[in-house]
Amino acid sequence: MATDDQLLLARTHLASARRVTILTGAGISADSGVPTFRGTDGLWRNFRAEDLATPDAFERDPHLVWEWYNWRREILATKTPNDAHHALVRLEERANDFHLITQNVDGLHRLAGSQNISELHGDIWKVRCTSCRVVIDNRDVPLALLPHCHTCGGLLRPHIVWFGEALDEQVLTDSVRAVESCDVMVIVGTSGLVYPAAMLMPAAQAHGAFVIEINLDPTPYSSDVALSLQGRAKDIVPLLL
Ligand code: BJW
Ligand code: ZN
Repeated sequence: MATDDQLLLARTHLASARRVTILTGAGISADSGVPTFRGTDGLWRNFRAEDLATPDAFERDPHLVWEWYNWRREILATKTPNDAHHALVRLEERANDFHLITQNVDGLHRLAGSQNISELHGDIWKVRCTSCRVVIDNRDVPLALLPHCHTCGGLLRPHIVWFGEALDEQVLTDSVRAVESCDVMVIVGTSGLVYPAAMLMPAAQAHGAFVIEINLDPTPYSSDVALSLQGRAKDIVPLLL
């Protein structure tokens, strides 16, 4: 658990920072009851990632992939932001310059009220046409299988970045700029295993940022960051205010 001294140090750095950049992962939504990807209760546990979250998997068996996403949309539709999501909204309100980068596709940061967000891996509440590429909001739960585009009749897919796919260039550029220009970076609930998100922490550090990590367990970052705060996101993030 984070000590009072550690929390004081974190608050002091945040209070004097001109620019604050946050990177979140599945751990922040775990406190809302959303399963994480890895670990004992991870989403991958009963499925092989390469069976579901790749373009090849979708080509091979779009029905199976859509079933998995439908299942996740059903879970997410019942979830709401927790104290950590809300605390980040308050942090943004009082910061001079604030950028929230999330790997999560669940939309909970937006629901909480965060404004300046880069969604690195897309949005589960959007679908994209594999033919005409149109992207549309879709909150249907369940979604008809297989869903087709109203414009051109093409097969729709989740608007999500799968393994082996490039991230949106603008979103990645904005994120790199945000980490390279911040005074303080706070990383919440990510295993730090997936690239290119995993290179954002070293990029911030290389540009002189004070990096704070909040995680239930140690990660590859823990020994390198300036401050590693161990605990649940919903307990620790509000204490940064
Ligand atoms: C708590 C908590 C609580 C729990 N409080 N904490 C370089 C080296 C090696 C490999 C690569 C590389 N560059 C690229 C790759 C390949 C690949 C990759 O990184 N593979 C690794 C697995 C090795 N990357 C890619 O393929 C990326 N694309 C790419 O690089 O393209 C290049 C290209 C360029 C040009 C043309 C074409 C291609 C794309 C990556 C997309 C990742 N997408 C996923 C799945 C999306 C599907 C979906 O959501 O439906 O995104 S993977 C999955 O992992 C998901 C997550 O956003 C992402 C990160 O996971 P996260 O958030 O860290 O979750 P967990 O579960 O891993 O960790 C949770 C953490 O929370 C844990 O630490 C817990 O302890 C903690 N925790 N409860 C606080 N209450
Ligand atoms: Zn279309």
